Amino acid sequence: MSQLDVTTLNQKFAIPGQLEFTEDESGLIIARIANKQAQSTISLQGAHVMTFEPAGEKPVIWLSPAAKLVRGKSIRGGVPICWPWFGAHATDSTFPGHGFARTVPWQVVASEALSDGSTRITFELPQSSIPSAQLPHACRVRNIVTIGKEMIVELVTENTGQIMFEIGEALHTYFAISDVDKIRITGLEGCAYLDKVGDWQRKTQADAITITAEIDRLYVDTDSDCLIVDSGHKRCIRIAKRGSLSTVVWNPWVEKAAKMGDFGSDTGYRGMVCVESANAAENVVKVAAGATHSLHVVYSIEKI
Ligand code: TA6
Repeated sequence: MSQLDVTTLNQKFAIPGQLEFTEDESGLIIARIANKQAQSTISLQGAHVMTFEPAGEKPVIWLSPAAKLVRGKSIRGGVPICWPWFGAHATDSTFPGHGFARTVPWQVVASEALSDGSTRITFELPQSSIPSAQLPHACRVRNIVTIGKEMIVELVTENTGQIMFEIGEALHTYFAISDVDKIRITGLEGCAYLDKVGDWQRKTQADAITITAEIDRLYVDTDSDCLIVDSGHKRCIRIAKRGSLSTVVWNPWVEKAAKMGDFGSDTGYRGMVCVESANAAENVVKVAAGATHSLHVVYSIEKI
């Protein structure tokens, strides 16, 4: 399945007044959604939601001001898809961190104007984009994005082969916040987590999470909603997930953000936090032959 060009994509999948495709100066193709309820941009590379802004609301998703669209490189911000593993590969350090899905071309296979006024677009990872050395299994992978008052992202993995395979995954979502010292994250109280900043020690979350330094925690065995309570923006962002038993909370803080070099200004890290709906560590997913696994997340805003 070769990559469709922007003209063909618009002929096949554009929705007048809601969805069109454009080519960025990097040569990468962007899906641009603008309906009565929200606006969003999605790179076909990685089926990577870059922006989501409900009508009359501040942006919900953070995209680094220094984010660049470069073929084969991940984009800093948005909703990167970590698949078919999360973090470093279990056995081969030459394989890309967080898997290959976010840096390879995906295809558009469907678009739909829904009756509630939202717009749905379905991306599929073509077999030609899957490096067989990194995933020697037959599968069909789709990312289904619905843009309306809420954003719904559903990552669907179908095992079309004859043997079970295991995947790690995450919707590595970056959220736009007023300031890191004006938020707290609820929903993970009492949960066990692996603390990457603390040499992966296993700990338990007592209360709501507040952030005053680098934080990089993989919470396990939790299917709870999370809320980012933002007193600065007088809103909560609700992250309501299904098919996910891990949640990652990450903010690089000043030194790591500076080292990464693509957070924009040296205070760029203050305007974002990642709350990632995942399946990682002991929560990796076994997909039986012929079975389908879905990681489904609804992102919504609540005023406070
Ligand atoms: O999800 C948190 C994390 O694993 C951090 O440890 C950091 O590596 C972050 O992802 C960003 O990774 P990236 O490969 O996108 O720079």
